Amino acid sequence: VQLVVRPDATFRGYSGTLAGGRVRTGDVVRLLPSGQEARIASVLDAGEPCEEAAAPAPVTVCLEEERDLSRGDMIACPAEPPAVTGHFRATLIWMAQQPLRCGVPYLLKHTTRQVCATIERILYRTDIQTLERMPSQELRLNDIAEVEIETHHPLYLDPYDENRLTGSFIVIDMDSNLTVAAGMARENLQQEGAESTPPVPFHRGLTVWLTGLSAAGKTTIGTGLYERLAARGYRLEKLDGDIVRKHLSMGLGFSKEDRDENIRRIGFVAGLLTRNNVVVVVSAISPYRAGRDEVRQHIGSFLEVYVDAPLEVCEQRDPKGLYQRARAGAIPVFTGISAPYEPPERPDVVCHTDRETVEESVEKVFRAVERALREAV
Ligand code: ADX
Repeated sequence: VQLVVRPDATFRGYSGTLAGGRVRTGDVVRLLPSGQEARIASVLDAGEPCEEAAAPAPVTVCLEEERDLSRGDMIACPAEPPAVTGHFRATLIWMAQQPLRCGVPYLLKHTTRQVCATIERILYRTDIQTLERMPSQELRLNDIAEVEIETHHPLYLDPYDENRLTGSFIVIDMDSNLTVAAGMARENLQQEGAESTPPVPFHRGLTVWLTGLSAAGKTTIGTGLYERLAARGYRLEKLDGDIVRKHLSMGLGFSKEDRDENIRRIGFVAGLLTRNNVVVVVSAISPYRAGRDEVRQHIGSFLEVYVDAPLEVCEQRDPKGLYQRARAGAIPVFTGISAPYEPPERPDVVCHTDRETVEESVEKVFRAVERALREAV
């Protein structure tokens, strides 16, 4: 069975031209894209009930259970399902005056579906006289070539040699709406289980350590950075001072000893993650230079980001009211007021959060992270 469905309200079933094999009452079929299986309750050949029908009959298939299939979905044989793929090799017959442009989106029409697709590259052109394979950078009218295609949505594709209907397609120019090529699918190039988007290449681990005064913007930049990296698919974790102090460092205060211990613990966890190829975003005041340097040495793959804002600006922001309480003497040891902050001497990145937007700061750190990861491989 290879049936591209068109829901049929009259028969409460799915109609289409059978593109291959046969359908029989009682057969189990696979439904694409869900991959679910279902049993056929009845078959109609040209509207007449029958026990079985063979390709290329115009059939209607009713399933035993109510299933949600829409136009362009497929009912397939479970033993020989088509490839569900967004990356495949195909033969193209170029039929347009204007040459093929690689990497530019075209419309690809396959069965009843139309998807956006790019021809990634020309593998070779076949000389029609000699059948010789020629390297080629472009295709012109009547050229025949082997190409690699990426579609923006997966297709249910059979090799053309096995199924002429589900293995063929046409390519349409988006601007002119003209058919520019006819294609025959040859080989699925997508690994099983792989997403149709390209996988993130292997990356090393890295600790991105944001240091600075309370209210300087460490958590804000850290969160923005995390999201930016997540969108790229990196393996990620974050360790934020405020959160760490509720779990890993519960019970520790703000004496120099306790802060050193807090930083040592954060550094220890960040080191484990980094060793396992995770990008770790740390936001902690970490006021002592020696403590930060020690952590840097221990971890190795390390980026120090100085989130710099003048004390007056932090005090003005005072989102948690801590500066006010510190000035009033309610917090006896507070960083910047009654406890030191030792700025980094050679930070890898400096964010001046009093005169940069959050986006600018995040972008700056993001670029430094990508550079560091490239260099680490
Ligand atoms: S660190 O100095 O040990 O690196 P960490 O970043 O974990 O500090 O925690 C700082 C957070 O604790 C601040 O954002 C603030 O909300 C809170 N906090 C409470 N008391 C103090 C204090 N005395 N000094 C600094 N931060 C404090």
